[in-house]
Amino acid sequence: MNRKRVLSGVQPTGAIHLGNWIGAIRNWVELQKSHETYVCVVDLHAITIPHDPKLLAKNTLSTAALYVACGMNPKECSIFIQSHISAHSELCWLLNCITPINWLERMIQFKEKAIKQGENVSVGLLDYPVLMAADILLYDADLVPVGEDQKQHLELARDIAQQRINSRFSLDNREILKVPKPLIMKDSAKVMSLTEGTSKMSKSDPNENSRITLLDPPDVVTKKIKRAKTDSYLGLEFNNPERPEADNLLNIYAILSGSGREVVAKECSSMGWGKFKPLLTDAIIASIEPIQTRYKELIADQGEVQRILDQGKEQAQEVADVTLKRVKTAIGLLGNAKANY
Ligand code: AQP
Repeated sequence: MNRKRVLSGVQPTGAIHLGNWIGAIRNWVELQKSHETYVCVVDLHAITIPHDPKLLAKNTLSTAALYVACGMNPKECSIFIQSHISAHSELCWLLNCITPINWLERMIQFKEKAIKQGENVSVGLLDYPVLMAADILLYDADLVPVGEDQKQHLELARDIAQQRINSRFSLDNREILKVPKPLIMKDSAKVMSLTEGTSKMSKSDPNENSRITLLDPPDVVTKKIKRAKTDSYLGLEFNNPERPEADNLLNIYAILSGSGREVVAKECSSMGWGKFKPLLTDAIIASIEPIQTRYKELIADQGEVQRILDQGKEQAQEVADVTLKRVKTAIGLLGNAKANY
C-alpha cells in the first residue's frame, strides 16, 4: 500500500530548542516509520527577516545534523536543504502571480512579525506563506504536521492549490496540485518561554535564558532552569491561567520524563519549586544527552552529513521537478517536454 506523504521543516534562524524538538522534530521521528517523509531545513524562509550570513550557513548545517541526531533516519526519509532545490523559488514565483495580495496581508504571523520589523519589513516576509505553499505543494504532500500557529498558512496553501491552480488551469478536472491536509499531532504541546510563560519558546527571542537548546551542556541547562520564572503559590498544578509558568514547566517534565500529565499532577501537587526544578533539570539533561552525543559524532565527520544531504537532495529533486513541470505546462509556459499528468 502507498504510504501517505508528509513534508515539514524548521527554519535555521538559531539554535534548535526544546519547543522545536517537542513540537516538531520528535513527531517526525515517529511519522517516518509509517509515512513517506520529506524534511528540509527551510533556509529561504530564514532570510525573510534580517540575518547574519555566516550564522545562517552554520545554523543550516547544524539543524540538518540535529535532525539526524534526533532520530531522523536517512534510510527512512529524505533530508535536504530547501535552497538546494531551485524548484522551491520557481514555484513560489508562479504561485505569487496568482495569489491575491490581500490573502497575504491578513496572515497573523505577517502582522506580528511586521510589527517587530517596523519600516524594514521585506517583501519576502509578506510572501513567506506563498513560499511555504510552494514547499508543500512541490512534493504532492498528503499531510503537513502543523501546530496552531501554522494552520492559517496551510489553509492558504490549500486555497492556492484548489482555487487558484486546479480550478483555473485544469482542463480535465484532474488535480494539477495535490491539496494537502493538516496533520494534527496528538502530543503537539506548545512549549513556552522560560522567562515568560505566556510567550512561546522561540529561537529569535533575544534572551538566551528563555529557551533550552538541544546543544546546551548540563551546567547551562541547570543554570537556565534555576533562573526560570516561577510564582509564589504553594504546590504545583497544571491549567491554572494565573500560573502559566507552572503549567509550562510541568508539561515539559511530563513529556520528557515520560510519566504523562496525570502522574506528574499527582507527583507535584504538594511540591515546591526548590524540589521540582532539580527533577526537571535531570529530565531535560537525560533527554538531550543522547542527541548531543550523536550530534558530536556527526559534526566530527562532516562528510556524513554532506552525504545525507546529497542523497536527500536527489530524492527531493526527483519529485519537485515533476511537479514544477506540471504547473509550468498547465499555466501555459512553453516547454520542450509533455506534461506529466
Ligand atoms: N515553542 C514551541 N513549542 C512547540 N513547537 C514549536 N515550534 C516552534 N516553536 C515551538 C515548532 O517548530 C517547528 C519549526 O518552527 P520554525 O523554525 O519554522 O519557526 P517557528 O515556529 O517560528 O519557530 P521559532 O523557534 O519560534 O523560530 P523563530 O524565532 O525564528 O520564529 C514548527 O512546526 C513549529 O510549530
